[in-house]
Order: sequence, then structure tokens, then C-alpha cells
Amino acid sequence: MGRTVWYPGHMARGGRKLAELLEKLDLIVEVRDARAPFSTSAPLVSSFARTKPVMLVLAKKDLAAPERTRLWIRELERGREVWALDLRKERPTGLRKALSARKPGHRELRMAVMGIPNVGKSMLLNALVGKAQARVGGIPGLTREVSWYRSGDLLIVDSPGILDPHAEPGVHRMLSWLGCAKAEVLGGFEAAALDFIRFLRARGLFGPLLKKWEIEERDEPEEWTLERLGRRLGCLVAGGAVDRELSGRRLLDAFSSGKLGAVTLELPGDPLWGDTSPSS
Ligand SMILES: Nc1nc2c(ncn2[C@@H]2O[C@H](COP(=O)(O)OP(=O)(O)OP(=O)(O)O)[C@@H](O)[C@H]2O)c(=O)[nH]1
Ligand SMILES: [Mg+2]
Repeated sequence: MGRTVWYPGHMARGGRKLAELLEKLDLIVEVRDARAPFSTSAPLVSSFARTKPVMLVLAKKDLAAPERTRLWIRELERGREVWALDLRKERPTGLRKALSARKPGHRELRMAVMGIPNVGKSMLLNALVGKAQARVGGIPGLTREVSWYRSGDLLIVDSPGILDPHAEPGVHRMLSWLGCAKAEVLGGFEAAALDFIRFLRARGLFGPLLKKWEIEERDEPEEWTLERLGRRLGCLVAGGAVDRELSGRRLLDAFSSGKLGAVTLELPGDPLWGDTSPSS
């Protein structure tokens, strides 16, 4: 059987490095995507949370539905601090103060920023440090090494995003829509986009996204929608047929980077896949 999960060597190495570092750390800041705070949780952090305090940052707040973010904060704020942030626009002043308040008397606070790929870990680190030190980008797997950065009373570790190779296929598919896992490894962009359309449509969330491209929502098979989208965006091959792989890619790229507007994919307590579960 072919591998269905993207889990390159640097993730395994990064996970081992972080486990070794654990005893030196005072605190972990886990970053998740505010559009899917359940599916973007990092299993590694749950295991570390047994021995270290964890603060939670829901990044990409600007790409999530505000009322849903409020529900998530209430749900997740049980015994830990939760911060929803737009790391592109906001300075995390409140979080910075909360971190400084936890500094041990005799030395700096040693903390690690952890989470799955592409959620905004390096962006948060740069915002805390106050300048662009760590590489940031929309490609999952950009940070490959565990590295330390100093900023005033903080000593911060940036780390590569680590996925759970044993997570449910449904979770990995959602991660591919968000740009946290590679769709090309999970059966391609067309398949991922069809699942995406099905999932959002079942929740009444797809129509508003299409407005951006002035495409009307219709009650039709997802394949037809992807075809219409491909025509509208000019994703055509010789002879005029639609390149569905390319149109799937354009749809998912636009969604993951927030060009289609703010959408939260999950609510606390959602039956994640319900009757729209992918069949594979
Ligand atoms: N709109 C928006 N984009 C963000 C936010 N935070 C991060 N991004 C974008 O998300 C992408 C990933 O950010 P990174 O900081 O590189 O993510 P990472 O978690 O370090 O990723 P890896 O190193 O690949 O694990 C970049 O394109 C950022 O510009 C945010 O709050 N809002
Ligand atoms: Mg990074």
C-alpha cells in the first residue's frame, strides 16, 4: 500500500530533538490555526503537556469567523491561557507580558513554539522577538531545524511543524485544505478539492466563498462545480477541457491563504466528518 501521509525525515528528527529539549523548557506555546483548532492540534504537544505548562495561540484569527473563534476560546480555555491573534497585523503584546510574568527569578524564560506545519510558528517567534529572524512562508515544512532565539527575558525555540502520521485520514485531508499537509501526497489536488467542496457545502459554507470569483452556488455534483470553477479561472488544457487538478489547486491555494474570505471549518464538539466522510 502506498504511503498516504506526508511525514518527511525532518519531522521525525525534529520530534526527537524536541523531546530531548523538553526538560530544559519552562513552557510550551502551541500554535494552531483558528480555522480548525481541533484538527490542527499537535499530538506531540499533548504528550508534552503532561509535564510542562502549555499556552495556546490560535493564529490566523483574521481568516476565521469571529463568533466561532469566541466559542473556541471558551472551549479551550480550561486551565490554560488561549490567545487568538492575527500575526500579520498585531503585535502580541498581551502574550509577551504573560510570558514575561512566568520568568523564573534567576534566569530567562526558556520556551518552545510548537505545532503542526504552516500554522504560524515562525511568524509568532518573529513577532515575539521583534524582528524577522526565522524564515516564514506559505509552504508547509519550511522550518527544518530546532533553533534557539533570544529576546530580552525570553529564550525561544522555533521548531519544524510535526504531523501525526497516525491521525485519521479525515484530519489529514482537512490539513491539506489549510495548507498544513501536502495535498499532492494525499491523492492530489482534484480529490482534495472535491472533498473540500463537499464538506463546506454540507455546512452551508461554500456559497459565500464562491462570491469572490463571482461564481453562483448550485445544487450539483462537486465535479461540475470544479469544472465551472476551472473554466472561470482559465484552468484549461489544449482542446479546451478543464484541468481539474489545476483548478483544485487554485481553489485550495486561495482558501488556505485566506483570499476567499474568513471561514472556520470546525465548531467545538462537531462530529468531524459526519455524513460527508470521504469514502477511502
Ligand atoms: N493571514 C494570516 N496569515 C498568517 C498568520 N500567521 C501566519 N500566517 C501565514 O502563514 C504562513 C505560514 O507561516 P509560518 O510562520 O512560516 O508557519 P510555520 O508554522 O513556522 O510553518 P513550518 O515552519 O512550515 O512548520 C505564512 O504564509 C504566513 O504569512 C496570521 O495570523 N494571519
Ligand atoms: Mg516555521
